[in-house]
Amino acid sequence: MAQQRNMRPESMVIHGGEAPADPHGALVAPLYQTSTFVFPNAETGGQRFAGDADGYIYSRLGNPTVNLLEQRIAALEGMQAGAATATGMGAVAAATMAFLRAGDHVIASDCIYGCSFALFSHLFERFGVQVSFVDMADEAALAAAFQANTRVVFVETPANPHLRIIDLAMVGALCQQQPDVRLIVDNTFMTPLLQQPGNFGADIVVHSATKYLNGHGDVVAGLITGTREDIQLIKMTTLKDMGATISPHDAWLITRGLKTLAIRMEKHCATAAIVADFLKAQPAVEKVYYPGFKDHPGHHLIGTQMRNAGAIIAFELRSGYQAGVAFLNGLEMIKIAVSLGDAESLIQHPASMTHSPLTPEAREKAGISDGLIRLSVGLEHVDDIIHDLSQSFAKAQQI
Ligand code: 7XF
Repeated sequence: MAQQRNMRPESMVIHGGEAPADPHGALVAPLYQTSTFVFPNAETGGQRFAGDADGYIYSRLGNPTVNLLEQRIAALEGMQAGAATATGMGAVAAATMAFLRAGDHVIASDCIYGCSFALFSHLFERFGVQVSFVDMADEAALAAAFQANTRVVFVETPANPHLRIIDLAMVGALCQQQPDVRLIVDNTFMTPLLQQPGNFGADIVVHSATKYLNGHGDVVAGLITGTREDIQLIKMTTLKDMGATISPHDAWLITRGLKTLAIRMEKHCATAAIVADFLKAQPAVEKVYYPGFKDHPGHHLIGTQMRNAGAIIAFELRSGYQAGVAFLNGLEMIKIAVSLGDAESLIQHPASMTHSPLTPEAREKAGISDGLIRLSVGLEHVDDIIHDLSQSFAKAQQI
């Protein structure tokens, strides 16, 4: 493992973590598609349950295929340990709820993925947890939001859907002044190859592995990384007892997808930079949100917090929602679909799709207009992506 810590991320996506020993010497770590594990005798079974003997028990509690993925993501994030979950929301819920009880307070960024917002604003309230949604670009507002009972600070950066960037070092420093607060960062849009929130004070990093980490649009899953103690706590409470653990087959697919993460991210990002320039030059486009632009408010953090601007672009059309509908419907190669980070370029309308769980007021506060469109730039040739966007702009103009 010490040797692995020195590996470059491009190698770690392939070799990170310890693959389970295989008697046949298979190159690819085997898929342990099993619900349960046979104990050599009754005493060992009891000892494993008591934590007095190593060894697997049951796949909700641990599985070698899952364990390899957990080690690999932990190595990539530079964290001590990892936990894999059935969905990204499973990761967000298990990671936050492990540290909360009735009477506690959460500070969340006011622009986060719709279902994270729904979990915090609707469900937490029912269990007596109070949540303040704060514009975390505003340091004074964040500093003022802390209460004696604040236990979790939750940040998504770049934010879904319009790439608002939050200064993690600033948030991390404020959290460190508070006793007993966990800073939890959703790193889905960047992946550990472009941003490692642990370097800026994040205690826990969560992912929707459905996106870039798997990268092939065929799995829904999540990942959590943190200290050994915190991950053990999550595994033994919110994961074990609420049960959003990943299937071994999905873990195996993500471990396969991860091997190409470095080259995929490079390509995604390079294509996105060209597509962002193209969109900016379109007369029909009012505004483009892309951190790679020098006038983006988070641009100065590229090179320190982030290694690249990423490959999600949001934009507003001058003529609003109706023009947006015509533009989306006119696309031929780019698919109208939620999710992101796949080989296919995907386009969607946040106000009616990913961020529909937010109230109109919450969307307005978060800066998500009805005319906003989000594009996940895929791995197709840039000429084909631009050709498709161009022909749809031309068609939409005629309406
Ligand atoms: O449970 P999921 O694997 O879908 O992950 C939830 C999730 C958590 N964090 C972020 C930053 C996310 O973007 C997501 C899922 N977002 C998809 C999207 O924005 O397209 C969900 C489609 S409704």
